[in-house]
Amino acid sequence: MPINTTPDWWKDAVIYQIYPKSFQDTDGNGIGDIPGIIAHLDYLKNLGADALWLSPVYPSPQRDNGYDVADYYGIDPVFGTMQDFDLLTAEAEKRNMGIIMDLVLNHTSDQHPWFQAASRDREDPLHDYYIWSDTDDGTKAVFGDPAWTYVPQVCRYYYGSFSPYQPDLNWENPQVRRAVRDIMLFWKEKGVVGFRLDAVPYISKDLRNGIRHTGPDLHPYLRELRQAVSPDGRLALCGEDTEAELEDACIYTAPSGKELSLIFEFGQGFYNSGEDDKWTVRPLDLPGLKAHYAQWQHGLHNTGWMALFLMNHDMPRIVSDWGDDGKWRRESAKMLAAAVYLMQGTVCIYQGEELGMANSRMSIEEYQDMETLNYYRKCLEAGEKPEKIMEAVHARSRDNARTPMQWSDGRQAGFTSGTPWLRVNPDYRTVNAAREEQDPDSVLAFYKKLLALRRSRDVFREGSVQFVDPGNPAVFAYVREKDGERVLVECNFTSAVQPRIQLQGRQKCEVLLGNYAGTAEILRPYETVVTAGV
Ligand code: TEU
Repeated sequence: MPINTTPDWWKDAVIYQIYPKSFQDTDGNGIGDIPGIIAHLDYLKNLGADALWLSPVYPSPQRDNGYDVADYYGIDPVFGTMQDFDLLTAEAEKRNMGIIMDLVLNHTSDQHPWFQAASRDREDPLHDYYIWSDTDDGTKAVFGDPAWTYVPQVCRYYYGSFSPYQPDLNWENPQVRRAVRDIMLFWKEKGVVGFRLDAVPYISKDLRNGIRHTGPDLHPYLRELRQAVSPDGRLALCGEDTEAELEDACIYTAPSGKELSLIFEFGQGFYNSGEDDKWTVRPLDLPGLKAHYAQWQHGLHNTGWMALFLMNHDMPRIVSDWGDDGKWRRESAKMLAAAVYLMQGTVCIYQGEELGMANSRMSIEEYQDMETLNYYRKCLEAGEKPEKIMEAVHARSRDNARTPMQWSDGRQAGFTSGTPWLRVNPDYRTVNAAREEQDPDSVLAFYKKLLALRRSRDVFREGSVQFVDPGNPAVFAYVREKDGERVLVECNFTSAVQPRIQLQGRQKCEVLLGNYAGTAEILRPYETVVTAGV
Protein backbone atom coordinates (compact mmCIF):
# COMPACT_ATOMS: atom_id res chain seq x y z
CA MET A 1 0.00 0.00 0.00
CA PRO A 2 1.38 3.47 -0.74
CA ILE A 3 2.42 5.20 2.42
CA ASN A 4 1.20 8.66 1.38
CA THR A 5 -2.53 8.10 1.58
CA THR A 6 -3.20 11.07 3.87
CA PRO A 7 -1.95 14.66 3.51
CA ASP A 8 -0.04 14.67 6.81
CA TRP A 9 1.47 11.17 6.59
CA TRP A 10 4.99 12.57 6.84
CA LYS A 11 4.34 13.84 10.38
CA ASP A 12 4.39 10.30 11.74
CA ALA A 13 6.93 8.96 9.29
CA VAL A 14 10.56 8.16 9.97
CA ILE A 15 12.73 9.34 7.11
CA TYR A 16 16.03 7.56 6.52
CA GLN A 17 18.63 9.38 4.45
CA ILE A 18 20.68 7.27 2.09
CA TYR A 19 23.88 8.58 0.58
CA PRO A 20 23.87 6.15 -2.36
CA LYS A 21 27.53 6.50 -3.15
CA SER A 22 28.43 5.10 0.27
CA PHE A 23 25.57 2.74 1.08
CA GLN A 24 26.16 -0.58 -0.69
CA ASP A 25 28.11 -1.43 -3.80
CA THR A 26 26.96 -4.50 -5.73
CA ASP A 27 29.10 -4.35 -8.88
CA GLY A 28 32.55 -4.02 -7.35
CA ASN A 29 33.40 -0.53 -8.67
CA GLY A 30 33.76 0.83 -5.13
CA ILE A 31 30.71 3.09 -5.44
CA GLY A 32 27.33 2.27 -3.93
CA ASP A 33 24.37 1.72 -6.24
CA ILE A 34 20.59 1.31 -6.38
CA PRO A 35 20.65 -2.53 -6.35
CA GLY A 36 22.62 -2.11 -3.11
CA ILE A 37 19.76 -0.12 -1.61
CA ILE A 38 17.24 -2.76 -2.71
CA ALA A 39 19.36 -5.41 -0.99
CA HIS A 40 18.91 -3.67 2.36
CA LEU A 41 15.22 -2.76 2.28
CA ASP A 42 14.37 -5.30 4.95
CA TYR A 43 17.07 -3.89 7.22
CA LEU A 44 15.56 -0.41 6.76
CA LYS A 45 12.03 -1.64 7.35
CA ASN A 46 13.07 -3.48 10.52
CA LEU A 47 14.72 -0.35 11.80
CA GLY A 48 11.43 1.51 11.44
CA ALA A 49 12.00 3.61 8.31
CA ASP A 50 8.94 4.73 6.35
CA ALA A 51 10.50 6.89 3.68
CA LEU A 52 13.94 6.76 2.11
CA TRP A 53 15.47 10.05 1.06
CA LEU A 54 18.05 9.37 -1.61
CA SER A 55 20.82 11.92 -2.02
CA PRO A 56 21.00 12.69 -5.78
CA VAL A 57 21.21 9.74 -8.17
CA TYR A 58 20.79 11.74 -11.39
CA PRO A 59 23.49 11.76 -14.08
CA SER A 60 26.20 14.09 -12.86
CA PRO A 61 29.90 14.79 -13.30
CA GLN A 62 29.99 14.24 -9.50
CA ARG A 63 31.98 17.37 -8.71
CA ASP A 64 29.79 17.70 -5.64
CA ASN A 65 28.69 14.07 -5.40
CA GLY A 66 25.55 14.51 -7.45
CA TYR A 67 24.51 17.93 -6.12
CA ASP A 68 25.59 19.05 -9.59
CA VAL A 69 22.89 17.57 -11.82
CA ALA A 70 23.45 17.12 -15.56
CA ASP A 71 20.08 15.47 -16.34
CA TYR A 72 17.08 15.59 -14.01
CA TYR A 73 15.27 12.85 -15.90
CA GLY A 74 17.77 10.02 -15.61
CA ILE A 75 19.80 7.82 -13.30
CA ASP A 76 23.59 8.06 -13.33
CA PRO A 77 24.95 4.77 -14.74
CA VAL A 78 27.28 4.60 -11.76
CA PHE A 79 24.17 4.06 -9.59
CA GLY A 80 22.27 1.82 -12.03
CA THR A 81 19.42 2.25 -14.49
CA MET A 82 15.89 3.60 -14.51
CA GLN A 83 14.70 -0.03 -14.29
CA ASP A 84 16.68 -0.35 -11.05
CA PHE A 85 15.01 2.79 -9.77
CA ASP A 86 11.54 1.53 -10.69
CA LEU A 87 12.29 -1.76 -8.97
CA LEU A 88 13.45 0.11 -5.88
CA THR A 89 10.20 2.10 -5.76
CA ALA A 90 8.13 -1.07 -6.24
CA GLU A 91 10.07 -3.08 -3.62
CA ALA A 92 9.87 -0.19 -1.18
CA GLU A 93 6.12 0.09 -1.73
CA LYS A 94 5.71 -3.63 -1.06
CA ARG A 95 7.12 -2.90 2.37
CA ASN A 96 4.94 0.18 2.79
CA MET A 97 7.88 2.51 2.36
CA GLY A 98 8.25 5.42 -0.07
CA ILE A 99 11.08 7.17 -1.89
CA ILE A 100 11.93 10.84 -1.40
CA MET A 101 14.04 12.33 -4.20
CA ASP A 102 16.66 14.96 -3.54
CA LEU A 103 15.88 17.85 -5.84
CA VAL A 104 18.69 20.29 -6.52
CA LEU A 105 16.61 23.19 -7.74
CA ASN A 106 18.85 26.18 -7.11
CA HIS A 107 21.55 25.20 -9.60
CA THR A 108 22.50 22.64 -12.23
CA SER A 109 25.86 21.22 -13.18
CA ASP A 110 27.91 23.33 -15.58
CA GLN A 111 27.69 20.21 -17.79
CA HIS A 112 23.88 20.34 -17.98
CA PRO A 113 22.75 20.87 -21.62
CA TRP A 114 20.83 23.98 -20.51
CA PHE A 115 24.02 25.57 -19.28
CA GLN A 116 26.03 24.36 -22.24
CA ALA A 117 23.58 26.14 -24.58
CA ALA A 118 23.28 29.15 -22.29
CA SER A 119 27.00 29.74 -22.22
CA ARG A 120 27.49 29.41 -25.98
CA ASP A 121 25.14 32.09 -27.18
CA ARG A 122 23.53 35.11 -25.52
CA GLU A 123 20.63 34.89 -27.95
CA ASP A 124 19.77 31.32 -27.03
CA PRO A 125 16.53 31.26 -25.01
CA LEU A 126 18.34 29.07 -22.49
CA HIS A 127 20.81 31.88 -21.75
CA ASP A 128 18.19 33.40 -19.49
CA TYR A 129 17.91 30.15 -17.50
CA TYR A 130 20.99 31.33 -15.58
CA ILE A 131 22.16 34.49 -13.84
CA TRP A 132 24.61 36.72 -15.74
CA SER A 133 26.51 39.92 -15.11
CA ASP A 134 28.98 42.08 -17.02
CA THR A 135 31.07 42.52 -13.86
CA ASP A 136 32.48 40.46 -11.01
CA ASP A 137 31.76 42.09 -7.67
CA GLY A 138 34.15 39.78 -5.82
CA THR A 139 31.49 37.67 -4.05
CA LYS A 140 32.75 34.31 -2.77
CA ALA A 141 30.83 31.08 -3.31
CA VAL A 142 29.97 28.82 -0.36
CA PHE A 143 32.76 26.34 -1.15
CA GLY A 144 35.44 29.02 -1.37
CA ASP A 145 35.83 29.82 -5.09
CA PRO A 146 34.65 33.07 -6.69
CA ALA A 147 30.87 33.14 -7.18
CA TRP A 148 31.15 34.85 -10.62
CA THR A 149 32.88 32.98 -13.46
CA TYR A 150 33.71 34.54 -16.81
CA VAL A 151 32.58 32.88 -20.05
CA PRO A 152 34.47 34.29 -23.07
CA GLN A 153 31.88 33.09 -25.65
CA VAL A 154 29.22 35.37 -24.20
CA CYS A 155 31.58 37.95 -22.63
CA ARG A 156 29.75 37.68 -19.31
CA TYR A 157 30.07 36.20 -15.84
CA TYR A 158 27.62 33.61 -14.50
CA TYR A 159 26.72 33.25 -10.85
CA GLY A 160 27.16 30.09 -8.75
CA SER A 161 26.14 30.34 -5.07
CA PHE A 162 28.09 27.19 -4.21
CA SER A 163 30.84 26.69 -6.80
CA PRO A 164 31.69 27.43 -10.44
CA TYR A 165 30.62 23.85 -11.26
CA GLN A 166 27.11 24.65 -10.02
CA PRO A 167 25.68 27.64 -11.93
CA ASP A 168 22.52 29.05 -10.29
CA LEU A 169 19.24 28.84 -12.14
CA ASN A 170 17.43 32.09 -12.74
CA TRP A 171 14.16 31.58 -10.89
CA GLU A 172 12.92 34.97 -12.05
CA ASN A 173 12.45 33.32 -15.43
CA PRO A 174 8.99 31.63 -15.42
CA GLN A 175 10.30 29.00 -17.83
CA VAL A 176 12.81 27.87 -15.22
CA ARG A 177 10.03 27.51 -12.68
CA ARG A 178 7.98 25.53 -15.17
CA ALA A 179 10.97 23.32 -15.93
CA VAL A 180 11.38 22.51 -12.22
CA ARG A 181 7.67 21.78 -11.95
CA ASP A 182 7.89 19.36 -14.88
CA ILE A 183 10.82 17.53 -13.28
CA MET A 184 8.83 17.08 -10.09
CA LEU A 185 5.75 15.87 -11.93
CA PHE A 186 7.87 13.32 -13.80
CA TRP A 187 9.14 11.76 -10.54
CA LYS A 188 5.74 12.03 -8.90
CA GLU A 189 4.35 10.03 -11.79
CA LYS A 190 7.03 7.42 -11.07
CA GLY A 191 5.62 7.05 -7.59
CA VAL A 192 7.96 9.02 -5.33
CA VAL A 193 6.30 10.24 -2.14
CA GLY A 194 8.21 13.47 -1.72
CA PHE A 195 11.19 15.67 -2.40
CA ARG A 196 13.96 17.05 -0.29
CA LEU A 197 14.47 20.52 -1.75
CA ASP A 198 18.16 21.31 -1.67
CA ALA A 199 19.37 24.74 -0.55
CA VAL A 200 15.86 26.13 -0.96
CA PRO A 201 16.31 29.76 0.23
CA TYR A 202 18.89 30.38 -2.49
CA ILE A 203 16.28 30.29 -5.24
CA SER A 204 15.26 33.86 -4.46
CA LYS A 205 17.90 36.57 -4.20
CA ASP A 206 18.55 40.19 -4.99
CA LEU A 207 22.24 40.24 -5.83
CA ARG A 208 22.32 43.93 -6.71
CA ASN A 209 21.42 44.65 -3.12
CA GLY A 210 23.68 41.99 -1.64
CA ILE A 211 20.83 39.56 -0.82
CA ARG A 212 22.18 36.11 -1.64
CA HIS A 213 19.31 34.00 -0.32
CA THR A 214 15.85 34.28 1.26
CA GLY A 215 14.95 36.99 -1.23
CA PRO A 216 11.56 38.65 -1.69
CA ASP A 217 10.10 35.99 -4.01
CA LEU A 218 11.03 32.91 -2.02
CA HIS A 219 7.59 32.24 -0.57
CA PRO A 220 5.60 33.09 -3.73
CA TYR A 221 7.85 30.72 -5.74
CA LEU A 222 7.24 27.91 -3.28
CA ARG A 223 3.49 28.47 -3.21
CA GLU A 224 3.40 28.36 -7.00
CA LEU A 225 5.44 25.14 -7.04
CA ARG A 226 3.39 23.42 -4.38
CA GLN A 227 0.14 24.35 -6.09
CA ALA A 228 1.45 22.88 -9.34
CA VAL A 229 2.92 19.63 -8.01
CA SER A 230 1.04 18.79 -4.83
CA PRO A 231 -2.23 20.66 -4.46
CA ASP A 232 -3.55 17.94 -2.11
CA GLY A 233 -0.41 18.09 0.03
CA ARG A 234 0.38 14.39 -0.21
CA LEU A 235 3.92 14.88 -1.47
CA ALA A 236 6.28 15.45 1.42
CA LEU A 237 8.11 18.64 0.49
CA CYS A 238 11.08 18.84 2.81
CA GLY A 239 13.02 22.06 2.47
CA GLU A 240 16.64 22.42 3.44
CA ASP A 241 17.35 25.91 4.75
CA THR A 242 20.72 26.29 6.42
CA GLU A 243 19.94 29.94 7.07
CA ALA A 244 16.38 29.52 8.36
CA GLU A 245 14.95 31.96 10.84
CA LEU A 246 11.94 30.77 12.82
CA GLU A 247 9.81 33.45 11.19
CA ASP A 248 10.48 32.01 7.74
CA ALA A 249 9.98 28.46 8.95
CA CYS A 250 6.50 29.40 10.17
CA ILE A 251 5.64 30.76 6.74
CA TYR A 252 7.15 27.77 4.92
CA THR A 253 5.35 25.15 6.93
CA ALA A 254 2.14 26.76 8.20
CA PRO A 255 -0.65 24.24 7.57
CA SER A 256 -2.66 26.95 5.82
CA GLY A 257 0.33 28.33 3.93
CA LYS A 258 0.63 25.71 1.19
CA GLU A 259 4.39 25.85 0.73
CA LEU A 260 6.50 23.12 2.35
CA SER A 261 5.64 20.19 4.58
CA LEU A 262 8.62 20.48 6.88
CA ILE A 263 11.86 22.31 7.24
CA PHE A 264 15.41 21.21 7.97
CA GLU A 265 16.96 24.06 9.93
CA PHE A 266 20.56 24.06 11.08
CA GLY A 267 20.76 26.40 14.08
CA GLN A 268 21.68 23.42 16.28
CA GLY A 269 25.12 23.40 14.64
CA PHE A 270 26.18 26.76 16.05
CA TYR A 271 26.60 25.71 19.67
CA ASN A 272 29.99 24.05 19.34
CA SER A 273 31.43 25.91 16.38
CA GLY A 274 32.37 29.46 15.44
CA GLU A 275 29.81 31.98 14.28
CA ASP A 276 29.49 31.32 10.54
CA ASP A 277 32.57 29.10 10.74
CA LYS A 278 32.00 25.39 10.97
CA TRP A 279 35.75 24.66 11.15
CA THR A 280 36.21 26.20 14.60
CA VAL A 281 35.52 23.59 17.26
CA ARG A 282 34.30 24.76 20.67
CA PRO A 283 32.88 22.84 23.63
CA LEU A 284 29.14 22.35 23.29
CA ASP A 285 27.13 25.17 24.88
CA LEU A 286 24.27 23.05 26.20
CA PRO A 287 22.11 25.87 27.62
CA GLY A 288 22.43 27.61 24.25
CA LEU A 289 21.41 24.46 22.41
CA LYS A 290 18.40 24.00 24.70
CA ALA A 291 17.34 27.61 24.23
CA HIS A 292 17.56 27.08 20.50
CA TYR A 293 15.40 23.97 20.51
CA ALA A 294 12.97 25.58 22.97
CA GLN A 295 12.52 28.52 20.63
CA TRP A 296 11.87 26.30 17.61
CA GLN A 297 9.71 23.75 19.38
CA HIS A 298 7.50 26.44 20.92
CA GLY A 299 7.55 28.54 17.78
CA LEU A 300 6.32 25.72 15.54
CA HIS A 301 3.94 23.98 17.99
CA ASN A 302 0.50 23.94 16.32
CA THR A 303 1.91 26.29 13.67
CA GLY A 304 4.42 24.46 11.51
CA TRP A 305 6.63 21.40 11.37
CA MET A 306 10.36 20.69 11.55
CA ALA A 307 12.67 17.82 10.83
CA LEU A 308 14.44 16.35 13.85
CA PHE A 309 17.91 15.30 12.80
CA LEU A 310 21.29 14.75 14.33
CA MET A 311 23.33 14.87 11.15
CA ASN A 312 23.33 14.48 7.40
CA HIS A 313 25.85 14.03 4.58
CA ASP A 314 27.23 17.56 5.16
CA MET A 315 27.91 17.17 8.87
CA PRO A 316 30.35 15.25 11.04
CA ARG A 317 29.24 12.06 12.78
CA ILE A 318 27.11 13.12 15.74
CA VAL A 319 28.64 10.69 18.23
CA SER A 320 32.02 12.33 17.55
CA ASP A 321 30.61 15.85 17.51
CA TRP A 322 28.29 16.01 20.54
CA GLY A 323 29.00 12.65 22.15
CA ASP A 324 32.07 10.61 23.02
CA ASP A 325 33.20 8.25 20.28
CA GLY A 326 35.69 6.52 22.61
CA LYS A 327 34.74 5.00 25.93
CA TRP A 328 31.10 6.14 25.84
CA ARG A 329 30.32 5.58 22.17
CA ARG A 330 27.29 3.38 22.71
CA GLU A 331 25.85 5.28 25.62
CA SER A 332 26.30 8.68 24.04
CA ALA A 333 25.00 7.62 20.61
CA LYS A 334 21.82 6.31 22.23
CA MET A 335 21.42 9.30 24.53
CA LEU A 336 21.69 11.76 21.62
CA ALA A 337 18.99 9.94 19.70
CA ALA A 338 16.62 10.12 22.67
CA ALA A 339 17.43 13.80 23.25
CA VAL A 340 16.52 14.93 19.76
CA TYR A 341 14.07 12.34 18.44
CA LEU A 342 11.59 12.55 21.28
CA MET A 343 10.82 16.19 20.57
CA GLN A 344 8.07 17.23 18.12
CA GLY A 345 8.81 16.80 14.42
CA THR A 346 9.68 14.22 11.80
CA VAL A 347 12.65 11.99 12.64
CA CYS A 348 15.31 11.91 9.92
CA ILE A 349 18.09 9.42 10.43
CA TYR A 350 21.28 9.53 8.40
CA GLN A 351 22.78 6.20 7.32
CA GLY A 352 25.09 4.64 9.86
CA GLU A 353 24.00 6.93 12.65
CA GLU A 354 21.83 4.09 13.94
CA LEU A 355 25.02 2.05 14.38
CA GLY A 356 26.86 4.82 16.21
CA MET A 357 29.31 5.25 13.31
CA ALA A 358 32.07 7.74 14.18
CA ASN A 359 34.29 10.29 12.42
CA SER A 360 37.20 8.95 10.42
CA ARG A 361 40.68 10.41 10.75
CA MET A 362 42.19 10.25 7.26
CA SER A 363 45.24 11.88 5.75
CA ILE A 364 44.53 14.87 3.51
CA GLU A 365 45.25 12.88 0.32
CA GLU A 366 42.35 10.59 1.16
CA TYR A 367 39.70 13.33 1.35
CA GLN A 368 37.50 13.84 -1.71
CA ASP A 369 35.15 16.63 -0.65
CA MET A 370 35.68 19.86 -2.58
CA GLU A 371 34.82 22.03 0.44
CA THR A 372 37.39 20.23 2.62
CA LEU A 373 40.13 20.38 -0.01
CA ASN A 374 39.52 24.10 -0.66
CA TYR A 375 39.61 24.78 3.07
CA TYR A 376 42.88 22.91 3.50
CA ARG A 377 44.50 24.73 0.59
CA LYS A 378 43.37 28.17 1.76
CA CYS A 379 44.62 27.56 5.31
CA LEU A 380 48.00 26.36 4.02
CA GLU A 381 48.28 29.45 1.85
CA ALA A 382 47.50 31.56 4.90
CA GLY A 383 50.46 29.95 6.68
CA GLU A 384 48.62 27.65 9.10
CA LYS A 385 50.33 24.48 10.30
CA PRO A 386 49.11 21.28 8.58
CA GLU A 387 48.54 19.53 11.95
CA LYS A 388 46.29 22.35 13.08
CA ILE A 389 44.31 22.31 9.83
CA MET A 390 43.91 18.53 10.05
CA GLU A 391 42.42 18.83 13.54
CA ALA A 392 39.62 20.89 12.03
CA VAL A 393 39.28 18.56 9.03
CA HIS A 394 39.07 15.50 11.27
CA ALA A 395 36.37 17.15 13.35
CA ARG A 396 34.29 18.80 10.66
CA SER A 397 34.89 17.52 7.13
CA ARG A 398 31.78 16.44 5.27
CA ASP A 399 33.63 13.24 4.33
CA ASN A 400 33.21 12.07 7.94
CA ALA A 401 29.61 11.31 7.09
CA ARG A 402 30.43 9.86 3.71
CA THR A 403 32.72 6.94 4.58
CA PRO A 404 31.14 3.66 3.49
CA MET A 405 28.31 2.13 5.47
CA GLN A 406 29.62 -0.54 7.83
CA TRP A 407 27.61 -3.70 7.20
CA SER A 408 29.89 -6.38 8.63
CA ASP A 409 33.37 -7.12 9.92
CA GLY A 410 34.22 -8.66 6.53
CA ARG A 411 36.36 -7.20 3.77
CA GLN A 412 35.76 -3.43 3.32
CA ALA A 413 33.03 -3.69 5.96
CA GLY A 414 30.88 -5.60 3.46
CA PHE A 415 30.44 -2.39 1.45
CA THR A 416 32.23 -3.45 -1.73
CA SER A 417 34.19 -6.31 -3.24
CA GLY A 418 36.44 -3.70 -4.87
CA THR A 419 38.23 -0.61 -3.61
CA PRO A 420 35.87 1.87 -1.97
CA TRP A 421 35.83 5.43 -3.33
CA LEU A 422 36.46 6.67 0.21
CA ARG A 423 38.34 4.72 2.85
CA VAL A 424 36.27 2.60 5.23
CA ASN A 425 36.57 3.72 8.86
CA PRO A 426 38.89 1.14 10.52
CA ASP A 427 36.51 0.85 13.48
CA TYR A 428 34.20 -1.28 11.28
CA ARG A 429 35.45 -4.44 12.98
CA THR A 430 33.52 -3.48 16.09
CA VAL A 431 30.99 -1.02 14.66
CA ASN A 432 28.91 -2.81 12.03
CA ALA A 433 25.30 -3.73 11.31
CA ALA A 434 25.75 -7.53 11.39
CA ARG A 435 27.17 -7.43 14.87
CA GLU A 436 24.64 -4.92 16.16
CA GLU A 437 21.73 -6.93 14.83
CA GLN A 438 22.80 -9.82 17.09
CA ASP A 439 23.26 -7.64 20.16
CA PRO A 440 20.18 -6.60 22.15
CA ASP A 441 22.20 -3.84 23.77
CA SER A 442 23.51 -2.26 20.56
CA VAL A 443 22.90 1.27 19.34
CA LEU A 444 20.85 -0.26 16.53
CA ALA A 445 18.61 -2.14 18.98
CA PHE A 446 18.11 1.08 20.93
CA TYR A 447 17.09 2.98 17.78
CA LYS A 448 14.46 0.33 17.05
CA LYS A 449 13.05 0.63 20.57
CA LEU A 450 13.09 4.40 20.42
CA LEU A 451 11.24 4.56 17.11
CA ALA A 452 8.67 2.01 18.30
CA LEU A 453 8.13 4.04 21.47
CA ARG A 454 7.56 7.22 19.47
CA ARG A 455 4.86 5.51 17.46
CA SER A 456 3.16 4.02 20.48
CA ARG A 457 2.05 7.28 22.15
CA ASP A 458 0.27 10.35 20.81
CA VAL A 459 2.14 12.53 23.26
CA PHE A 460 5.24 12.26 21.07
CA ARG A 461 3.38 13.41 17.99
CA GLU A 462 1.29 16.17 19.44
CA GLY A 463 2.45 16.95 22.96
CA SER A 464 3.97 20.29 23.90
CA VAL A 465 7.66 20.49 24.77
CA GLN A 466 8.85 22.25 27.90
CA PHE A 467 12.53 22.29 28.81
CA VAL A 468 13.33 21.73 32.48
CA ASP A 469 16.26 23.41 34.22
CA PRO A 470 17.30 25.13 30.95
CA GLY A 471 20.45 26.68 32.45
CA ASN A 472 21.87 23.30 33.52
CA PRO A 473 25.14 22.93 31.55
CA ALA A 474 25.19 19.12 31.72
CA VAL A 475 21.64 17.78 31.51
CA PHE A 476 19.26 18.20 28.57
CA ALA A 477 15.77 17.52 29.87
CA TYR A 478 12.27 18.29 28.71
CA VAL A 479 8.68 17.29 29.32
CA ARG A 480 6.27 16.28 26.58
CA GLU A 481 2.69 16.80 27.70
CA LYS A 482 -0.70 15.96 26.26
CA ASP A 483 -4.08 15.36 27.92
CA GLY A 484 -2.52 15.15 31.37
CA GLU A 485 0.14 12.62 30.40
CA ARG A 486 3.63 13.88 31.07
CA VAL A 487 6.71 12.21 29.62
CA LEU A 488 10.04 13.34 30.99
CA VAL A 489 13.17 12.88 28.87
CA GLU A 490 16.42 13.19 30.84
CA CYS A 491 19.76 13.21 29.03
CA ASN A 492 23.18 13.50 30.59
CA PHE A 493 25.48 15.10 28.01
CA THR A 494 28.63 14.46 30.11
CA SER A 495 30.80 11.60 31.34
CA ALA A 496 30.27 12.70 34.97
CA VAL A 497 27.31 11.62 37.09
CA GLN A 498 24.55 14.21 37.43
CA PRO A 499 21.51 14.59 39.69
CA ARG A 500 18.20 13.32 38.28
CA ILE A 501 15.50 15.85 37.39
CA GLN A 502 12.63 16.00 39.89
CA LEU A 503 9.25 17.15 38.63
CA GLN A 504 7.01 18.60 41.29
CA GLY A 505 3.90 16.62 42.15
CA ARG A 506 4.55 13.89 39.61
CA GLN A 507 3.25 10.45 40.47
CA LYS A 508 3.09 6.93 39.11
CA CYS A 509 6.28 6.97 37.08
CA GLU A 510 6.81 4.28 34.49
CA VAL A 511 10.17 3.87 32.75
CA LEU A 512 9.62 3.84 28.99
CA LEU A 513 13.19 3.76 27.77
CA GLY A 514 16.77 3.97 29.01
CA ASN A 515 20.29 3.24 27.87
CA TYR A 516 21.45 1.51 31.07
CA ALA A 517 20.07 -1.57 32.77
CA GLY A 518 17.53 -0.21 35.26
CA THR A 519 17.57 3.32 36.62
CA ALA A 520 19.50 4.88 39.49
CA GLU A 521 19.21 7.82 41.88
CA ILE A 522 21.61 9.70 39.65
CA LEU A 523 22.17 10.01 35.92
CA ARG A 524 25.19 7.93 34.93
CA PRO A 525 27.65 8.99 32.17
CA TYR A 526 25.67 9.85 29.04
CA GLU A 527 22.59 8.22 30.54
CA THR A 528 19.13 8.86 29.16
CA VAL A 529 15.95 7.93 30.99
CA VAL A 530 12.47 8.43 29.61
CA THR A 531 9.61 8.20 32.10
CA ALA A 532 5.86 8.61 31.86
CA GLY A 533 3.74 9.87 34.73
CA VAL A 534 0.76 12.02 35.56
O1 TEU B 1 23.81 22.12 1.11
C1 TEU B 1 23.37 23.46 1.27
C2 TEU B 1 24.21 24.31 2.07
O2 TEU B 1 23.79 25.44 2.37
C3 TEU B 1 25.67 24.01 2.31
O3 TEU B 1 26.30 25.24 2.46
C4 TEU B 1 26.00 23.31 3.55
O4 TEU B 1 25.76 24.17 4.60
C5 TEU B 1 27.46 22.93 3.50
O5 TEU B 1 27.54 21.72 2.77
C6 TEU B 1 28.04 22.73 4.85
O6 TEU B 1 29.38 22.41 4.79
C7 TEU B 1 23.27 21.41 0.07
C8 TEU B 1 23.71 19.95 0.07
O7 TEU B 1 23.25 19.35 1.23
C9 TEU B 1 25.19 19.87 -0.08
O8 TEU B 1 25.68 18.55 -0.02
C10 TEU B 1 25.54 20.49 -1.41
O9 TEU B 1 26.94 20.50 -1.56
C11 TEU B 1 24.98 21.90 -1.53
O10 TEU B 1 23.61 21.97 -1.19
C12 TEU B 1 25.08 22.38 -2.94
O11 TEU B 1 24.16 21.67 -3.73
